[in-house]
Amino acid sequence: MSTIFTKIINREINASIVFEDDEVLAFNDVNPQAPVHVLIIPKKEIATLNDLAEEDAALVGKLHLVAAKIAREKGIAEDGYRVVMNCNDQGGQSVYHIHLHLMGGRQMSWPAG
Ligand code: D5M
Repeated sequence: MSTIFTKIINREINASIVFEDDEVLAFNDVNPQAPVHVLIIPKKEIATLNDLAEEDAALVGKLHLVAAKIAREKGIAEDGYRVVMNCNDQGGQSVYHIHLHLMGGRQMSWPAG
């Protein structure tokens, strides 16, 4: 089932886009939890981490490569940052189209809440 992120991919609603290619889109989180908070998503609709197939392995790897590239561009690579993907209700997932959160620009705490 499509989510609001498909509407962003299709430019049906606005987002602050920071990276795009044929497979991946990245945009600023509308409710940032850190000075840098970017969501990196595949254009392919995959609801949760549980729904990944073997054929998606390279695509998920690419999400991480894009995250690292954006971190470098935003100047947070050296100090450090966090990438996280929430899965289902107890994992804190609210949009059912997989997305990697890239957060940085402040000290992260651990364990995550
Ligand atoms: O994270 C879902 C994230 O998606 C959450 O941090 C807010 C963000 N979000 C929701 N709608 C939008 C729009 N329209 N633009 C940008 N960011 C958005 P989760 O891990 O599923 O809880």
